[in-house]
Amino acid sequence: MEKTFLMVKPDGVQRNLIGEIVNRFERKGFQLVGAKLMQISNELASEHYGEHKERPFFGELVDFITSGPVFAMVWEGENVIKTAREMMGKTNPAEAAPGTIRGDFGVTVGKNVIHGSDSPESAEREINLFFDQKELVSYTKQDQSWIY
Ligand code: DAT
Ligand code: MG
Repeated sequence: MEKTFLMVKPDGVQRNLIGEIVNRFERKGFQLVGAKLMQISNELASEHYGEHKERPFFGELVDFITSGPVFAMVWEGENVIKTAREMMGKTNPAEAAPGTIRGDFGVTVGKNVIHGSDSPESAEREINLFFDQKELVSYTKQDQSWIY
């Protein structure tokens, strides 16, 4: 089954949105297979956001993502990578539709509450960057036969 990496950013943790965000993906029908509250180092932040290192906002981005704890998660489900991105909404909360996480809880692009992998390649890279294989749990949930 497809997996993606999702992370409640420091603003989402500080604003008590962990439960709200987990709840949305649970209610959708996706399955949580790994999660941890953690403090990101500068090194991990630079690697995670490596694709943006030449962008003018890179320093700000690394400072922000290391400014407090994040809630890192791995979720599983059919088309979870693309669907989770749709549930998150556009990068800039000002353009994100109401009903999406960023549309409902964010105001500025710098503090947009949640990260989610944008492709199968980035999902694999990011899951391996944040989690050891042994931190991921494989299990069958009883509701799955009512979803699939
Ligand atoms: P996404 O998080 O939707 O995948 P991205 O990968 O393009 O977006 O950018 C990563 C993060 O960088 C994004 O969540 C917020 C920040 N960011 C993007 N564009 C920005 C900009 N123009 N100014 C400030 N921060 C920006
Ligand atoms: Mg991105």
